[in-house]
Parts: sequence; C-alpha cells; structure tokens
Amino acid sequence: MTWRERYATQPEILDYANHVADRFGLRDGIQLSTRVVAAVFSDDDERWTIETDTGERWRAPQLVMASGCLSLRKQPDFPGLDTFAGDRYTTSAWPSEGVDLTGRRVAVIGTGSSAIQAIPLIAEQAEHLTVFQRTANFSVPANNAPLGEELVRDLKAAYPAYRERARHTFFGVPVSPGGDAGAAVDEASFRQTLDARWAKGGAAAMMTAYADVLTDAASNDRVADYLRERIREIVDDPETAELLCPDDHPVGTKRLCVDTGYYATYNRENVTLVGLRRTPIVEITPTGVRTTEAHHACDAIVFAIGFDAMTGALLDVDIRGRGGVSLRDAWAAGPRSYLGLAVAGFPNLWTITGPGSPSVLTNMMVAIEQHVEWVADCIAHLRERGLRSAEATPEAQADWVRHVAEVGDTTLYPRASSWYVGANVPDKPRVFLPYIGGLHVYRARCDEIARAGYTGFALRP
Ligand code: NA7
Repeated sequence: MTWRERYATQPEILDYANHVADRFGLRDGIQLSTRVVAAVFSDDDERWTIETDTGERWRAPQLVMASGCLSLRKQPDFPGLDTFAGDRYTTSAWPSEGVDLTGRRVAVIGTGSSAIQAIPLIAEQAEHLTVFQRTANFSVPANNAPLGEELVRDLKAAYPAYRERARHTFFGVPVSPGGDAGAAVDEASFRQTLDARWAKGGAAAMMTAYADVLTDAASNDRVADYLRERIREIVDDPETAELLCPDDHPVGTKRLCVDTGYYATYNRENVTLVGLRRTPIVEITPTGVRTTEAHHACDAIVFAIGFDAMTGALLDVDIRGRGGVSLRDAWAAGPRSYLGLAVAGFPNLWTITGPGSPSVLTNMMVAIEQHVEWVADCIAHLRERGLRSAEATPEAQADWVRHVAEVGDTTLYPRASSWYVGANVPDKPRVFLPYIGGLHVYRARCDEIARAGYTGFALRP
C-alpha cells in the first residue's frame, strides 16, 4: 500500500486497516459490532470471563485491552438539548456517507483538534457557521499535500531504517530537535527557526524547535508569543484575533492542533466566533443555542467536545480482578499501573497504551507496536515456562506511579487543564495520565525488565 498524502484522511486509514486485515489473514479472529461490558477474573482457575452487551461470554487466560486512549466520547449535557429540532452531529461519530451542510446554518461547539480540522470545511459549505469557543487553542499549519513519487520511493527504499529510527526517538517520530535553550537564542536566529518550522508545518516540528519548549516557561512563552503573533497577522478583525489567542496554558500542554486554513476561516463573511468564557451557553433551544448574551439560530449543531481520555474506555467496562475488586474502585483516585501496561490485583490484564505509558505523547502507532510486541513476548515467556499468570507487584506499581508523576512535574504539562490530566471530565481525579519520559527511554526500561525475567511482576505457576 502506498500512502497518498502527508496526513492520511479517514477513508485512506480505513483502506489501510482493511489491507492489514487481509494481508495478515486477521478477519477470522475479529468479531465486529461487539461491545464488551464486563471482564471478571476467576481466582479458582485464573481465567478471565468476558461478557458482551448481547450476553455472549468468552473465557480466556489473557485479557488485552486495546480499547483506545480517545475512544469514549463525552456526551453533551446542555440544558434543553433534547428540544433541538435540527440535526445533531458529533465529530467522532461522523456519518460514513458524509453530511451535506450546504445552505444550512451550523453551530460548532468546541475548538480542540477535531473542531479546528472540521471548521474550515464546514465554513465552505454552510450558509452561516457559528463557532462556540470555550478555550482558545494553539494551532499550526498542517501543510498537507500529496506525497511526491520521489519522496515515497526514497522512504520505501530506506523504510526499515526509518522505522527503526522512529522506535528510538523521544516522540516516536524521527524529527530533528533543536538543541538550544529557546529563551537564550538571539531574536534573528529565533525568528529564522520558528519561521522555518511554521513553513514546514506539523506539531512535531514546532514542539521540537528547542529542546526545552515543554520544560522551560520562558522558552515556552517565547514560542507562544510567536504563535499569537501569527494569529493576529492572519485574522483581520482584531477582536476576533484576540479571542483566538490562547492565554491560559503553555503551548503544547494542550494538544498543539494542526490545521488547514483554520484562522483564515474567521475572515469569511459567513463565520462568527462566540467566546463562551464571557458569554457561556445557557441552553439549547428548538431553534438554536442561547448564550447569556444572544440566541444563535441554527439548523444543525456539530459537537466537537472531546473524550474521556485514556481511562474512559477501560473503566467503561466493568473489570474485576482478584477477589472481585473492580478497576473502577482501584482507580478511584486516579489510575495506578505498572508501566501503563499492568495493574496490581489484575493478573494477565494488559492495557495497550494505558495510562502511565508514553501513548498519546508519542506517535501512537509506534507506541502501540511496542506494547503489543512486549505483551506478546511476555505471554510467550509464560507459556514456554508453564506459568499461568503475571501480575504487577504493588511495590513495582507504586514506584512506577511515583516516577510517572515525578517526570510529569519536570514539565509544563501539569499547568494546563487538559484531557492529559483529566480536567475535561467533571469529577475525574486530576492526574497527569501519560508518561513523558520519552518513548526511547520507556522502551529501554521495558526491554530491561523483560531481559531480567520480568522484574516487578509476580509470575505464578
Ligand atoms: P478536545 O481536544 O478535548 O477538544 C474539545 C473541545 O470542546 C475543547 O475546545 C473544549 O473546551 C470544548 N468543550 C468541551 N466541553 C464543552 C462544553 N460543555 N461547552 C463548550 N465547549 C466544550 O477534543 P478533540 O476531539 O478536538 O480532540 C481530541 C484529541 O484527538 C486531540 O487532542 C488530538 O490528540 C486528537 P475546553 O478546552 O475544555 O475549554
């Protein structure tokens, strides 16, 4: 298969998933349209019983949860929502047949990555688009383009080496990080660096402009000022530009968004931006959205309000480990795991890109691959030695949880009320969820643990 664009679109990603399923003969092992509701570990025979919403049951010695970091979407709960007489859409559940918004008045609620990518396209179709923004986000140009034949040929020729390089980088992406301290470089050199990275496009290029963008507040402020300057340059109306300038979090501590013409969209006659910090939504009416200031009539509402990230999909399943203890209880004060992979009290339960692993702060594919290979090797190790279960020890887990928090605290991430810390879900404990020690460091640690015979795990015959 040959990728067509720098940023693959949904149909191309689906083609790829189908290609992989066919090429590796995986279809026989997949049951689609099935929701798992419970998984219970039996202390007697050390097996998991997995139950689906249709009452089907499966028994298995190992349970690998690959349920995704951003797969449980938040549900809108605005007063009056059910009275709305128009159409409702959610970015993460977009109808596969597409939606024609031509000539319609559309509201978009949310301005995270999903909205920022959808808004320019919706604005082209809609008669009028009203965007409801609670928090302004930083965004950089994607500079999406078809991949040239020559580039594809060169990449494919050196593909194994490219993949291998990605596996041993901080973010799982072979980009060249700047070595300097961002706050210390002179103005001419700073501009040259940032202009080049802005022109190149993509979040990785911007976040690696200097080695300390995510750890040094002064360096981060400088990059943030640069990005705000770009916004003011692109957006014609100064009031709208100010509303679009993020001012409550260091750049990158909420996902740095990537867009195609996002800021310029606000120069269109048919687009209005509503700042919810000053004028919050009061209710949804049969004909639109009412804020404390005005009623905005619309025929369709697009919700782009995000996900219960990282722990949501795991806790959505009623998982019960040794002694019937539920994962929801074990994680009531925030997730606790060893390596973001295994949980004390839950033998043979594996969480692919779980909380406490590099996951969402890296190239997800590379992070997933590392976990899957590591778990497969561990299960093979158990089989070869006639062992029945592997379970993280409480001590190893406590050390890992402490380490994840300590490394997180050396960065600026905890300063933002982001989904990385669970702040977007009411009552979710505020815990920095991913591991920001670097994928390469994490991989080495996991390999060392395996080589030493799975230290930190109790292996039982
Ligand atoms: P995000 O990044 O969580 O964005 C959700 C957006 O929706 C964000 O602007 C939120 O504002 C806004 N939001 C959420 N709830 C509300 C309510 N009740 N009222 C108004 N606005 C609201 O989700 P995305 O789907 O865009 O992206 C998720 C990840 O996917 C992204 O980070 C990439 O990694 C890929 P807030 O910031 O909470 O004030």
